[in-house]
Amino acid sequence: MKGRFITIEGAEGAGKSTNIALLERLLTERGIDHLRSREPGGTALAERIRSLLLDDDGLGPSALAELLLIFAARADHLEKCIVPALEQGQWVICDRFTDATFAYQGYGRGLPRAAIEALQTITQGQLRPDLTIILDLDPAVGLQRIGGRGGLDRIERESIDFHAKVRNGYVAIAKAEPERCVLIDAAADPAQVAATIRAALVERLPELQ
Ligand code: T5A
Repeated sequence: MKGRFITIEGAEGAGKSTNIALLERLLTERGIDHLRSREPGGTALAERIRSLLLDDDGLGPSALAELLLIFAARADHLEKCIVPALEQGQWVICDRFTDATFAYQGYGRGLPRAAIEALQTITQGQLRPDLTIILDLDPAVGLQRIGGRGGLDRIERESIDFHAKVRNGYVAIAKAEPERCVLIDAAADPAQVAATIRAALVERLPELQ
């Protein structure tokens, strides 16, 4: 692929949207053509699947159906959006990707890792992000940060124990893949978090130096 693929991950309310905006500014400053997207979502179909996954309408899917819907959305997103952009040399910045599936459906829901790995291979082949920023935050703090903006979605309403498992999952992913993942303390003040992310990006991606 000609473009770079950067993902940003972390607990609910950890600051992904806030810091993606910063990342976009950095790429714009460097004159790098880029596309911002998100998961679940990123195409018309995947956004509809996102609603099925997140609407708290009492029709929530079983854990396995949730996993399969996430990969169905991802397959559409990859084929119609991410892969064509990367092939054309655009950078893609994605708010969550498959690490979220390992963290939420694997560590959180307890679905077998082997099943997620198999779906990852079917859906992505060898495609993996070049760099993943993982924002680490106590889930109680993250949920408090987003609590003020109105109703929580179906997954945000999960128990604090579920969100703690997700957080531990992200920390385990960062430890297992230090060459791809950077774990950032998202409890620091926003300027400090932004500066740490910027330093990590510049250090790891030579095009940004
Ligand atoms: N999901 C997703 C799965 O289960 N499996 C999967 O495979 C995938 C891809 C998607 C949901 O889907 C699940 C996970 C999620 O439950 P989402 O759209 O990613 O949801 O939504 P959230 O993770 O909930 O994202 P949010 O938009 O709620 O949170 P952000 O983007 O992390 O946080 P942000 O930047 O909006 O900030 C939240 C608030 O905190 C403040 C901000 O100003 C804002 O008010 N803030 C800070 N406050 C203090 N200190 C800081 N350092 C701050 N940084 C930001």
